[in-house]
Parts: sequence; C-alpha cells; structure tokens
Amino acid sequence: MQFEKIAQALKKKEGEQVRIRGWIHRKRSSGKIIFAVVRDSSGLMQIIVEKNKVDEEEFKAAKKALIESSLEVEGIIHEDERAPGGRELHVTSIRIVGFAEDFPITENQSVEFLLDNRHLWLRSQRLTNIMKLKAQTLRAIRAWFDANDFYEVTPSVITMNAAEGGATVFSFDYFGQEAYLSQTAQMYLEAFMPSLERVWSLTPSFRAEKSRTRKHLIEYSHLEAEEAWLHNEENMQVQEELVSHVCQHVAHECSEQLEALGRNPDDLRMIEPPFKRITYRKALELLQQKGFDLAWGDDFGTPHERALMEEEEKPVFITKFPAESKAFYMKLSPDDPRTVECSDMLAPEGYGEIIGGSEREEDINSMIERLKKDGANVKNYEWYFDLRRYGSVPHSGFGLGIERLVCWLGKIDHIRDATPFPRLLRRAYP
Ligand code: NSS
Repeated sequence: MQFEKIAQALKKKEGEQVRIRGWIHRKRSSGKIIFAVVRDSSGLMQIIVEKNKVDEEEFKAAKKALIESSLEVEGIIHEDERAPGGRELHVTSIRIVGFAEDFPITENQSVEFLLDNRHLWLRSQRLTNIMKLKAQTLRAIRAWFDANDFYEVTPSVITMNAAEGGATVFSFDYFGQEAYLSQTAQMYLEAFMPSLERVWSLTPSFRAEKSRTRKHLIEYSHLEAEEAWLHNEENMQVQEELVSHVCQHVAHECSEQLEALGRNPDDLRMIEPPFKRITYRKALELLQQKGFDLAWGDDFGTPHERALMEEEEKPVFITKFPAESKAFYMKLSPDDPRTVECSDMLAPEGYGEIIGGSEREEDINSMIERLKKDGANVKNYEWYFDLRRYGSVPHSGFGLGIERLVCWLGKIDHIRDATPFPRLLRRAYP
C-alpha cells in the first residue's frame, strides 16, 4: 500500500485504510493509549495508538518515541469533528523510523534561542506557512514573467561595481583584487538590452546595513527586471501588474496559510492596477502638513512611509525623488533636472518600500559626475558606459525585495521570518 500525504488522508471516509508518514508534532499518552499529532509537508493528522490494537513491540517503541521522531503508520480513518481536519487515524501498525532526542524547542522560547535553533525552528507551523507563501509568491512571479515574454537570466553576484553606493557594500579579496558581493544585478541586466530586450533575474543581494531594523536583511532575495524601450511610467505599469498578479495568486493558492498568519486573503484580492502615483514633492508637502520636520532632499524613513500610507489600501508609487538622494544611474527628469525618473512602491500598513525602480540615465558624463560625488572608482564602470556607447535606447527596470513583499502579503512583522536562515547584523549562524 502506498503512502499518502496527510492532506489526501484527511479527505478519506470513515473506515478507509491509509498509510501516512511524517514526524510527531505533539504527543500524550496514558497507560494503554497514545494520542499523537503527526505532521508532514501537507498538514497535521491526529493518530490514536491503542495497546491491544498493535503489535506489542510496536506499542513499546511508540510509547518511547519523543516528539519530532519520524514514523510510518497504517490505520483506519475515523471521522471526528474534534480532531484537526475532522479525521483521526486509528492505528493498526506503527514503525518509528528515527527516534528523536529531547527536542530543545519548547513553548515560550526567546527570539535569540529560536534563531540559534533556526534549523529546527523551520519545522514550526509559522515558518512552514511562511515558506509555503514565499514559494507560491515565487511561482506567481515566474508565471507572470513567462506569460509576458521576459527572459530569465543568471547574472553573477561577484562584481567590481558597488552600484547602490559604497556605504553598504561587502568587499572581499578576489585573488589580489578588491571585489564586492553584489547589491543589485541591474547593471548586468542592462547589458542584455540589445539582445533579449526584456529580462529578469532572481539573485541574492548583499547589503552591509549597519542599522538594525525590521525591514533590512544583510542578504536578501532580489527580483529584478529590465526592459528596453520603456519609460518610467510604463515601468510602473509592469510593477503594478506583477504585484497584483502575485496578490491574486497567493490569495487563491495560500488562503489557509494567509489566514493562519493573520492576513485576510480579501485584503489581497482587492489589489489591482492602477496604483496611485504621487511625486516626492507632493509627498513632502503632505508630510510637512502632518507635522514632520522634513526638507527637500531628505529621505523618507519608516514613520514617514507609514504616515503617507495611512489611508491607503493598495500600494502607492512615490515618483521623482531628488537626484542627490538616489543612485547615479537614474535618469535626470527632462522637465526638472533636480529630480530623477524613479519610483518607490510603498506597501500599505507600514510595510514600507517593496520596489525601487527607475528609467536609466543615458548620458555618460552625468553618470560620471554623480559617481565621482559618491567617491566611486569610475574606471570600473567603463564596461557599463559601453552599453551607452553602442546603440543605447531608453530603458527602465526595477528591483523587488522578495522578503519585503512576503512580509506584507503574510502580515509578518519582522523580515527575519520571511527567510529561512536570516543574515542579520550579528548573525550568520546557522
Ligand atoms: O536599492 S533598491 O531600492 N534598488 C536597487 O537595488 C535597484 N538597482 C534595482 C533595480 O532597479 N534593478 O533595492 C530594491 C529593493 C527595495 O525596494 C527593497 O524591497 C529591497 O530591494 N531591499 C532590501 N530588502 C531586504 N533587506 C535589505 N537590506 C534591502 N535593501 C533593499
């Protein structure tokens, strides 16, 4: 007889025989009867092992098995409304596959302890729900890019260019030369313009963020796209379509996980294009009216983003930031050279910026001037300037932080929970 996933077994009728395998999630026993909840990747199922219904040695072993032991069981389905999923399994045969030692994680452990034991905490229902949500998010993204004729490409994460500024770059010795861990794949994606025209990639990005916040990881999953012949308004349309598609997909595929995480899937079902656009100038005015002491050129922090999004249920684009506050590669606005053709997409409910995008500067001298202001080694950007020298066209693109997006989708209050092995200011273990 084949093993079935618990989700399948939970659809069986009274009296049907099934075999499942998994891990002991919870257990209690009294004398001649053991109640346990078994977990597999698809769900949880209650099992009941009675002494006189199974082999004596099997019962002894089952009695001895601690939580997180792995097992295979066979039994008869019994419908019972009190059991999770409305079914329980009356066991006729049980085999412990791997006896677990005393599991270190018990209730009410500190955050630090859980992070030290992340490799074990990954089995928790919360992290399982989040990882399923993240996998479905990635699936939706890939499907959207496929349906819209983007090519997926594989840029390197070892680079000589600190595209997002020197302050947060990780450097290392690359056989005698200083190299960096990539902060963005953008420049490499731009190199595909004259051949593939529409590209996207998913790579780890690294930012040596010295501040501890709920929104910053040192290593995160960076989804980036780049498209030829595109101005920033159309770039924003790509972003709002993609994000809306992801929301619809996860509301449909992950309603169980979303609800367990405290997110009503209806909140995501109403996310559809178009998203509101407001200029930085306008946003600054709004914030000043709300009493914030901000001046032209100041960046928006969490309290500002929160205030701007107070009455918004859908994401909003903030456009045309001051040139001095943004990267060297953003195109200066043709109608106002103090600003650049860019947009940040802010998520509702204070989840902050999930996407940064822009139209790319084509004027080499303007880029050199801005790079010099940042103290960058302009020589390393020669290859990038070549992209402008040989048949440049208007083009735009964006970068989306997958973990930031997942935080918003799943109402997750700290970004460390949106990634399996978070790299934080003082943590790279396990
Ligand atoms: O710095 S970004 O705003 N933009 C870029 O890197 C562009 N070069 C992308 C591009 O146009 N191809 O980062 C993009 C997004 C940002 O909106 C966040 O969602 C996310 O990357 N991001 C982060 N997520 C988690 N942790 C950290 N530290 C982080 N930094 C950025």
